[in-house]
Amino acid sequence: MESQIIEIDLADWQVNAPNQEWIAGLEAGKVLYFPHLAFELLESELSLLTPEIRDPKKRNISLDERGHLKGAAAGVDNQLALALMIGRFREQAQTLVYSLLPKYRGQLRLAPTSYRPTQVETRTQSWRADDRRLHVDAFPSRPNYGERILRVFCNINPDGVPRVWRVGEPFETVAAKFLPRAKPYSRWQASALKALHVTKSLRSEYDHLMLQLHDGMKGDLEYQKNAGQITMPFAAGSVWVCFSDQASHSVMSGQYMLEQTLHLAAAKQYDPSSSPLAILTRLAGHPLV
Ligand code: AKG
Repeated sequence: MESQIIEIDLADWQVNAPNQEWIAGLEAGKVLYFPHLAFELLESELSLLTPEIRDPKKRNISLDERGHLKGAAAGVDNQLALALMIGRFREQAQTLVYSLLPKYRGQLRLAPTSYRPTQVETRTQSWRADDRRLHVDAFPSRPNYGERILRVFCNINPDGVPRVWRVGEPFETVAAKFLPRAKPYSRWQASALKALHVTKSLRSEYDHLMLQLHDGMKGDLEYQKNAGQITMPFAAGSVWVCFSDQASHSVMSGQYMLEQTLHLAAAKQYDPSSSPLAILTRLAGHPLV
């Protein structure tokens, strides 16, 4: 299998010369890995690196678009420090993305920024929510009609512990395997899910198929074991970027990560024909949104 990782030896969040090979690789579903791009923690922020800082009822700590912090169990001082740390990462993640991908400027919609202080190995989840299984991202309650999910991840582990992912095979290979097994789309069922507020808007055929891929992959233990994949330790003090709706991935171990999600209309990509929407539409043979 061709490598799904492109290693980029830069140590600055501002990329000076955008590189076509990196852009094409990212849009083909590869992971851009910056092993020497570190997020500098302030001395005073080291105390924020503890799992107890998260509200145990919440999965992550997040800073929303309006600057509101959610999911923290900390007192006022720590809440402020968390918001500043996560906000600084948000700025740097945007600097990286806009300098790496200048065509996306003005086209990206910022989603909340998350801080994940929990040790991956200790999380208990249902199979469907278990990100230790290879998957492409698709969300049951939030249909996105093919809008892209671009993510910047940063391992801030203070003890040098890597965040270990598995990275799977290209999207088209995944789709060719799981589309034939997908349940057919039902417009009637999509309307019912919306009426019951299970989904925030009408689930499109695209969203249905992406969920079928997500669930198909996670539910197939044989596939989890035997699919083309590599184990990828993302070092402490490193950053990686991918379209997580396209790159097959899972997280096996690690602790303390910052993550920024940005959304992009597939039509605004350098090459819209490489998007999951274009690939699934081609494979299905009819419009999906
Ligand atoms: C996801 O957010 O889709 C993941 O698979 C989790 C990645 C991680 O926590 O490292």
